[in-house]
Amino acid sequence: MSQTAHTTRRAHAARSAVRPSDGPLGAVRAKRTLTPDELAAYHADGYVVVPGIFPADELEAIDREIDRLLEIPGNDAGGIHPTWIFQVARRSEMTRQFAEDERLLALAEAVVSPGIAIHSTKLVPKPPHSNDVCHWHQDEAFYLKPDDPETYSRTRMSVWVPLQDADERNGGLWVVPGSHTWGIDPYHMVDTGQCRKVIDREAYADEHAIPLRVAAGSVVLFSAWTWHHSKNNQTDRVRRAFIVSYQEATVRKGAGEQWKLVRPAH
Ligand SMILES: O=C(O)CCC(=O)C(=O)O
Repeated sequence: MSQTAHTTRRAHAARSAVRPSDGPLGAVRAKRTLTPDELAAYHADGYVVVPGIFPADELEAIDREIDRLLEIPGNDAGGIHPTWIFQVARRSEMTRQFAEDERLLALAEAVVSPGIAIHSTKLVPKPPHSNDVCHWHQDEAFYLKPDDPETYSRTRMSVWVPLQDADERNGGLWVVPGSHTWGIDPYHMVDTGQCRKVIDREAYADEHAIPLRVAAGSVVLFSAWTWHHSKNNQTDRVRRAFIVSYQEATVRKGAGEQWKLVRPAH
């Protein structure tokens, strides 16, 4: 890798990553929108890490709720997605409230407009010592149906809320800064792992990727066009992420019955 690429990666890491050593949760703030710097970083890089949004006790309560939901037959997605929960916000009152939490909407509304609708929700786990890999992909390759203009969105994005500290040891998120500006890249299907619509330029992604070190309580916002993936979990503890994908309220289709208006377009 060139010196320039190294320098760029270091700069991105310094600007956006929140180290778990910053404190278990940082200073938990009330509902707030993105600062001008965070918004600029989101638009430049296609993602931003926002620290100190959720306190530990709330995350623990959601984590226990996920344990409870997984005991109910039919909630576990199974197949190639063991212990994933699709449509997680439709499974209980607590998970519904979390996907519509004012603290998440206040962050999302800085980039999603006009209005906000939920496209989809899911719980993505990395079990302890799992070799599960979520391949390099763009959510938009899954979300946009090219033959259906009603699925076209300008501002679609996700909030990625880790329920535990996440980094490269336990299957944290990796991203390629700036990739959200490159449109939908050619991709192919693979028959191993997860997130199987894999972008063709995997080697390029690996070379330009940075790991996000995200303390529990922080929230990652990333564009539906941003290249991202996650690797295996080498640790003894599960890593879970609660993911909500939002889009402007004028896009009236999402992933099946999950579409839900949460802020009207006015
Ligand atoms: O949380 C992860 O490991 C990544 C999940 C992901 O990218 C996805 O489900 O689209």
